[in-house]
Amino acid sequence: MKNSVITLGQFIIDRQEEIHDAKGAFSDIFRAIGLAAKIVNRDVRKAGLVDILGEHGSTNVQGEDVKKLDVIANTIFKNHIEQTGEVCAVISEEEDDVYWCKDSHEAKYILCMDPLDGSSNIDVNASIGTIFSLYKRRDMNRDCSLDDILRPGKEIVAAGYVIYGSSTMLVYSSGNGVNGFTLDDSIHEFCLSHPNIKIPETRKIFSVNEGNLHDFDQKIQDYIHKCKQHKLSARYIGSLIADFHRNLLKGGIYMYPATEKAPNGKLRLLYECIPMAFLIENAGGKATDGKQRILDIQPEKLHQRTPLFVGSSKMVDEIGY
Ligand code: AHM
Ligand code: MG
Repeated sequence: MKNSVITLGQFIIDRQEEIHDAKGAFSDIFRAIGLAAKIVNRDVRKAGLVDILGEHGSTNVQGEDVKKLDVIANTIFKNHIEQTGEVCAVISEEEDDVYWCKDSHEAKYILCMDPLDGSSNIDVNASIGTIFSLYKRRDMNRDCSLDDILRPGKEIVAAGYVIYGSSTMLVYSSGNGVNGFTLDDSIHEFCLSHPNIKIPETRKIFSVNEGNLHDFDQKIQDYIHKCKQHKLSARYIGSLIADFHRNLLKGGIYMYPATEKAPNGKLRLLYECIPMAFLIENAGGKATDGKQRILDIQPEKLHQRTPLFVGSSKMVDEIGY
């Protein structure tokens, strides 16, 4: 029927049969993510009023401490996820260690997240985002441990991001295509707006912090030179979700290679690179660290970093392994 909308909640319920053993747990987790995203969205929209509400670290007019938005986003997502009772552990960019959820012995899932990536862009009103992925516990007969968490990305069951941009979108995949939902402010619902997203194979855009060019391997420098020879468009906001989202829809490559300052790259494997790699592969693209597929890397530490090359398959192939 024309003029009818499919909400994120309805979409997940319709699809969860496809996810082995997920049943209600999946819709509970996504309901929590969707709600937390709406709350963070409201706070992000208020961020420009910081002069009125008070600087971070200061006391506002009501006499309350003003917290940084990424700390607030972390608490909002963590609390809503914990309340579902379906997640036993949360790994977050904002937490040094694993956060073990209370009363979660029966919980089957593990959530990795960057609650507010690119938060240095808040002050200049550029798009920022939340990134997340879900692992399923290996064995319910023993307590959840690091062994259930430090696993290659090919074992995740779902991943997605929320982009707080000129509109707010939630994009996710549970391994069967990538779908995008735009927040309709008038009905406070994420509505299916970008079904079955496929990244174009063609070369259009390259995204990299060229200020670091002379730090990159010769192979990467040569590739960037080639992009320019072919007159590709250079686009780099410095906010992973914003750069990734644009390239996903238009075709292109995002690169964060190793540099002198960051010999293992800057981006974090578990909650930045793996979710993006899972999404791009489900959209027909590729993601590597320059040597191997991101989803094949065995993580050794929670906050491990890796170089990242992600985007249209032919472009990522040109970087080679
Ligand atoms: P953050 O997790 O501290 O926000 O850093 C990650 C961000 C990404 O969003 C972005 O792609 C990258 O850092 C930009 O880094 P640079 O400013 O070095 O180009
Ligand atoms: Mg980050």
